[in-house]
Amino acid sequence: MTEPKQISLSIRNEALRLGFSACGFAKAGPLPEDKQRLDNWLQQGYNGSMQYMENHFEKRTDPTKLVEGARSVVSLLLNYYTAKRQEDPNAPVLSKYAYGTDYHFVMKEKMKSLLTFMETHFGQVSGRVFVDSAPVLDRAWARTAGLGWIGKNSNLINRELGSFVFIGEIITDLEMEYNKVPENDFCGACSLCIESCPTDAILPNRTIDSNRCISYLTIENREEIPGEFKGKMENRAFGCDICQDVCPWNRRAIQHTIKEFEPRPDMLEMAKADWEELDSPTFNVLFKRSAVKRAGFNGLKRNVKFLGED
Ligand code: B12
Ligand code: SF4
Ligand code: SF4
Repeated sequence: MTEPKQISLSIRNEALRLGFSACGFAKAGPLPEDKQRLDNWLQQGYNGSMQYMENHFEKRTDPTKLVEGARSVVSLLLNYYTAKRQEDPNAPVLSKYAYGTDYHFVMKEKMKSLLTFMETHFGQVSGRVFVDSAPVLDRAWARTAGLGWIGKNSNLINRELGSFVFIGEIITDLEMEYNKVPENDFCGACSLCIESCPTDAILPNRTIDSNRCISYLTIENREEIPGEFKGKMENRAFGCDICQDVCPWNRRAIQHTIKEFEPRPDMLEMAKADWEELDSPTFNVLFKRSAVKRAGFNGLKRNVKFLGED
């Protein structure tokens, strides 16, 4: 039988070989403090119309209720930072995370390879892979696994990588050596993200009111964008990176090396007028397998139109 310490070491090495940027381990079980925070967030209605966030509350706050026999959570980070930018300074801005292939596909494929590695090397292993879409508290697990702290903008920040990282997990019945102490909080007296948020969506206690967050308004929200946000969107057409762009911990962010995340050059070249005239066939070519599909053609058109009325 391989020792838990050796298992963790091998999994981390393989994760890095597969292209993940960081890998940490936590004992699967309830997260009472996070449960309380999620409950407060939902009670206040900060989930807006994202009703799916109210589903599976018990499973979301305890992975042993989600995956039978779960003993460990392997938390994985994937850097998506790029210095590339859209060329026209007046073009509606797309968030960096949506430049290339949808991260759900990219993360899942890598995590499945890691799970296969675990099955091959450690015998009878059962496990499931998760990224974003399932009832799992991705940030809370990454923090518990020692991969970073929760910044005032509510993003998980890793000291080496910054916060432009996706988070995924493998929840498994394999025993491992776990992270013991969560990372310190390195926000200190800084409050740049709070001051820079154009819609005042960042509340005290590292909480986001989705109803006010441009990311929510342009992606998850299915209604018209409320008029009170006219002139406040800072030209964001899909998602928003402002509270991360200003964060000092992202100043040394390094270029990702994932070819699937590379932006299409023709998308970066699009001028303001091209966005305004975008038709459905061109949308389908430009955003095939892209996270932008979440808003859909009509959602993106709505957002661009709203910006044009600013
Ligand atoms: C719903 C959701 C949103 C909503 C609400 C965001 C929010 N802050 O809650 C909206 C649509 C606004 C959104 C926006 C974005 N999102 Co989003 N989103 C999610 C989703 C599906 C659930 C998050 C959730 O549970 N929210 C409820 C609150 C209560 O939970 P939480 O923010 O995760 O916070 C938990 C912990 O961080 C902890 N915590 C909170 N405060 C404190 C304070 C202290 C002191 C401590 C110790 C802990 C702690 O407790 C909370 C409960 O466990 C996750 C995927 C997932 N399954 O987790 C992605 C996820 C959080 N999003 C992600 C991303 C990339 C974004 C955007 C950057 C996209 C963009 N560019 O537009 C923005 C960032 C906006 C922001 N500042 O948060 C990444 C974050 C990666 C990271 N480094 O943190 C995730 C993890 C997806 C992924 N798998 O990579 N998102
Ligand atoms: S993503 Fe944009 S709107 Fe949302 S909290 Fe950050 S700065 Fe504010
Ligand atoms: S901008 Fe400052 S306060 Fe906000 S997350 Fe970064 S370090 Fe923390």
